[in-house]
Amino acid sequence: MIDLYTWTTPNGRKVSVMLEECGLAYKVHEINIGQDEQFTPEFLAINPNGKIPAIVDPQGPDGKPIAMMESGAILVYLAGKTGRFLPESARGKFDALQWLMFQMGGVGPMFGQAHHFIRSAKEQVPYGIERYSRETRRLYGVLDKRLSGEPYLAAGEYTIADIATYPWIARHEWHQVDLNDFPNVKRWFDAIGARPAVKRGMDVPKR
Ligand SMILES: N[C@@H](CCC(=O)N[C@@H](CS)C(=O)NCC(=O)O)C(=O)O
Repeated sequence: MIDLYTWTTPNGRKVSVMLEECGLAYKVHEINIGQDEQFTPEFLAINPNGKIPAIVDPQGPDGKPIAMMESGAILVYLAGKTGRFLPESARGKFDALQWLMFQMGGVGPMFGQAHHFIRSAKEQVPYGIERYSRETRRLYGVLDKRLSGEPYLAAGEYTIADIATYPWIARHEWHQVDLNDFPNVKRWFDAIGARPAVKRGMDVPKR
């Protein structure tokens, strides 16, 4: 049984979706980041960076327990453990990894900053709103172009790149993007959202 430390956010839900897709048994530990539970000594011993998600797999690669932080690394780990959602061919694997990195280095941090300036900043900072909203729309444009000729983000198949990206697109209302402006993203989003494992994973932790 894998221990999943998570909260109601896109980065957390990447991992619950992956666990559901892989059919792995897991136990949810809620880390309420609104109440600073990510900074307890117990949690910092699992993720020294003090952020969700994290997992502890009692059956690591060498048979010993392993703790993992960083959602992208956790997805690669679970793909390696199960042989699912990361293509075997070198070309397919590197394609999936580059779109995973695009999510980790672009979509997640930039959408996150847009959410901060649009929804949470203690003062209205037009420069911040404009900067991150513009970059968010630019990234949607990149995704839309990619998905104009492809069913999924990488390798012609559903991979961890899609699993990493979907929960961030699910927050499109937070960053004030109308999916109708990006029809290929919308088609992809609707197809992935219809997957039963995605529905279950997006409901973790239950709220
Ligand atoms: N790059 C990290 C980012 C993790 C992250 O930013 N987690 C947020 C929630 S989505 C968090 O724990 N925030 C609490 C904090 O920053 O104190 C990952 O992908 O796992």
